[in-house]
Amino acid sequence: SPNEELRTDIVTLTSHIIAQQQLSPKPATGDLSLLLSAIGSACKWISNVVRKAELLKVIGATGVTNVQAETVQKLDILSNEIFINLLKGTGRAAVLVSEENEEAIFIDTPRGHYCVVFDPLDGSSNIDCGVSVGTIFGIYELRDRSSKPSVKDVLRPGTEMVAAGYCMYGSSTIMMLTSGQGVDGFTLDPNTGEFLLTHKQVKLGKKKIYSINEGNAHAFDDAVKEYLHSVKFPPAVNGKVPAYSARYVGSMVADVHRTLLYGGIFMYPTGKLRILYECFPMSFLMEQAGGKSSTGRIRMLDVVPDNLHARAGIFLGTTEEVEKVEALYRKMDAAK
Ligand code: P6P
Repeated sequence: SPNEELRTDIVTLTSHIIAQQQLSPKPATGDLSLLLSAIGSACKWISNVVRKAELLKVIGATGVTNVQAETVQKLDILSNEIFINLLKGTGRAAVLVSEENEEAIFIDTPRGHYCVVFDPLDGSSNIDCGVSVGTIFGIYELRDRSSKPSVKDVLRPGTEMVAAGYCMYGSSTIMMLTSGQGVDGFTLDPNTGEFLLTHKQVKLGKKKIYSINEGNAHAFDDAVKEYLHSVKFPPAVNGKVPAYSARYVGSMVADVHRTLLYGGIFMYPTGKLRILYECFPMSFLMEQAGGKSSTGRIRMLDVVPDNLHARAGIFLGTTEEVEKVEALYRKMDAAK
């Protein structure tokens, strides 16, 4: 409408990345900025493909009606190829580790100085029923630019990551990103193809929510069982019972995104989630947003994975809740 103020102070992902580069503690070459921009482009492509997924089965990738659904490549394979090709194209990556590839990918010419670990389409088993899915990524700098890159450049604690984030393909396409100076969120504007800054310096909300797959309760240890009991039957405080809500999507990006914005605790105690490209990036984001992330016994980011696809139990979210779980683990271990 004519009287609607046209915003001119919009911040795009690209302009934000460049602004963050100016803040970086050591003189920045712009390589990380280029890498993050390429990740943004890859997520736009993946968003495009994911949103057409159902239609692709009918109209096919070429727009020609096809009756066999098998011509539609599996979305996670396609997402993986998009991610690898766009990152290779920057000439700034030396090592790529993908949930879809058993071995690390080493890029020799041109060789960049960064290692990117990623799950190109996490939760893809949920796509057929329309549940939000996402891309998760984390970035390390090579430990030593003069020596030949190896898996030792990525089998490192999460504390050594220089950037991490995810892109969620939900009701809208939202990227949450940190490079150590807080968490900022960008929403994809489908009209311009730009990621626009919509969530500045995100801090965890304060809602009492617990998120876990109770179908695994038979395998939970006593600390988890005791924690769950305490949130289901919370003791009254000043005569009021602080009721918790249960929320579980079953897609990590969706469950973590809700936890980041609303607060609460997300738990996967039985070691299904992968350390490098699921637990570390989400833990980096949680800490930057004022939350916490733990294995139950130690800070998740202090873990050193012993192989590329190593898994860990994880508890992340509101500091108060995560610390309750850690106290219960200490009590359980002391009683042994
Ligand atoms: P479950 C999706 O398959 C995934 O890897 C994560 O995105 C999600 O948090 C978890 O597994 C869900 O596992 O056992 O509850 O279905």
